[in-house]
Amino acid sequence: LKRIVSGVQPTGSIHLGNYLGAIKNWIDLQNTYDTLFFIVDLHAITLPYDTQQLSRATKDTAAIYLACGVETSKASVFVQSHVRAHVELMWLLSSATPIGWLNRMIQFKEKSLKAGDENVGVALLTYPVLMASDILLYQSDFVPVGEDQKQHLELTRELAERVNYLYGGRKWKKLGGRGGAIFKVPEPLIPPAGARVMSLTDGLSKMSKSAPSDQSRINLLDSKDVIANKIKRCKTDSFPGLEFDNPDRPECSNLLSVYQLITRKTKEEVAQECQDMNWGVFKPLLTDALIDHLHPIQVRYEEIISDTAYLDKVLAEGARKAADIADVTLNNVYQAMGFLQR
Ligand code: AQP
Repeated sequence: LKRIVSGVQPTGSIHLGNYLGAIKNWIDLQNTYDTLFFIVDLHAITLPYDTQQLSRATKDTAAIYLACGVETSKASVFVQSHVRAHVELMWLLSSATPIGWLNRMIQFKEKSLKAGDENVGVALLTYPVLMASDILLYQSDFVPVGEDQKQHLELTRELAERVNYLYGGRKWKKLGGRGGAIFKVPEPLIPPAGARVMSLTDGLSKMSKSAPSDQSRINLLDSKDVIANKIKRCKTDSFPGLEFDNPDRPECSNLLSVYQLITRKTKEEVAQECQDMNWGVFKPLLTDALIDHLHPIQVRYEEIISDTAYLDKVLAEGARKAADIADVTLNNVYQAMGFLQR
């Protein structure tokens, strides 16, 4: 089976964007691929964070994965920091990463510009090396990536090729990349169209955990009333009817896409169903669809999060399975780089 790795950062409450853009797709992927889904806690500390919240958010995120339908019989679910090889490989990869590659990362430029050099930790710069380590450790074939992560995956691919070239021996290069390689060079798996969910208060920015206003997102654990209220107050427009892909109506296109993804209808079906509707008719329809879809997830989440022993067992087992794969890669890298064997 081809292998896929993916994860979400425990940086806040998981929202509809994380769900529709990532977690919901995993449920299908786990049936056809060897999958590892982890909670990316080491990445969650690259910007200032609340130490009181990190472990709770990590557990919550794990419980949400399971509540959404990730099955431990098919996928390994684990916490990134529980598999020590991630950080160890990152150090080894750092030595092979030109600093210019990292300086060019758009996300680093944007985030560091916002916060200012004195407030930005080195980890924000080296974050893509840890991401490369997350992927390469497992010899992943594919990595699901949204638009904003494409550049980081490209860096992972280049880094894999560079390490293969520097330490994988001439044989690897002569063979044109086949055989003898230390790392598999992963391919991006582009998620289904329309999977970029935008903010409820601005159809041009993506829905995000770190946006200051909670009104801008639907959290997976929002109550019925909160969902109804957020949809009632979300930004709309005063054009007649509802339509996809009108550049003057980003909010309209976004809300129709959410409705489409949540109801598993086709774009054409939704376009036809909603073309003559006004917001007063569509908003309750969307609210009900969201509540119906999220309710069973919320019920399962409550069961899982209250069974601490079960969750701990799942995460321990997941970490053990992940470490079995990761340690083989890590040891190969140490060996290829000339370290004395333990
Ligand atoms: N709005 C979105 N639409 C579709 N997919 C999204 N993802 C995030 N936001 C949307 C996908 O969720 C996965 C995990 O994301 P992450 O936790 O690594 O961080 P992120 O992409 O930076 O997500 P957030 O929620 O916006 O977090 P903050 O605010 O902390 O930066 C990824 O697969 C991502 O594509």
